[in-house]
Amino acid sequence: MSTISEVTTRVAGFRLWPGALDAAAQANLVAEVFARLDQAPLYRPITPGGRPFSVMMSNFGPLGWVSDRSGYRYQATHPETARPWPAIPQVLLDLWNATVGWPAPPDACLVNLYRESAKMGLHQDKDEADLGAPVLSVSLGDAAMFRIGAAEGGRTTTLKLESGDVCALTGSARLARHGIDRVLEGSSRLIPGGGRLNLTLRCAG
Ligand SMILES: O=C(O)CCC(=O)C(=O)O
Repeated sequence: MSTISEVTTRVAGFRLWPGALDAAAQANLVAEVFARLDQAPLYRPITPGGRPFSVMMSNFGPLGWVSDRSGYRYQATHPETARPWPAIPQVLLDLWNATVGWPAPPDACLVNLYRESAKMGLHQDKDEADLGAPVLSVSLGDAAMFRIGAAEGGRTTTLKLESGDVCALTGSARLARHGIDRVLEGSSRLIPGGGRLNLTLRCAG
């Protein structure tokens, strides 16, 4: 049977758990994330073409996703400090088990911080070694308009992701096109300094 999120988006394999994290869990997770960001500071990557991302990024876990003039890839160290990324918070590993239930744990957690007019264009996640493993995404702070469409092309659907929502690209949605059109600035006070935090868990290596 199809889930509501599969019906509304017409993307089979797209799963959404609205309000998966309650207010206390969100606040605890934000505190854990910001403590780790002291060790692995947010930075602004550039595209292979040299354009700065509007989103600030960091990573947790053995591998981190990076973008620079050489292209997109995963690497074990922060591009600016050359230090290993901090560990993925246990609560995210527990969430992975409770939602997608994939037998292997994720080895990469991309941290995206959207402030002011930051957004993310429509794209596919294709840099991982195992494209069969799901991608799990956690939204914290300001609400955002998330766009998603099937991998093959065609129409896309926009839905609002609120703080505490968790969604996943599984099965035939693994290569779905997706992005963030807009963040509803000031809709939450959860993130120190404002904005939206997205944590994306993947099996990269
Ligand atoms: O911020 C989001 O919800 C999406 C992030 C994303 O698509 C990505 O990091 O590839």
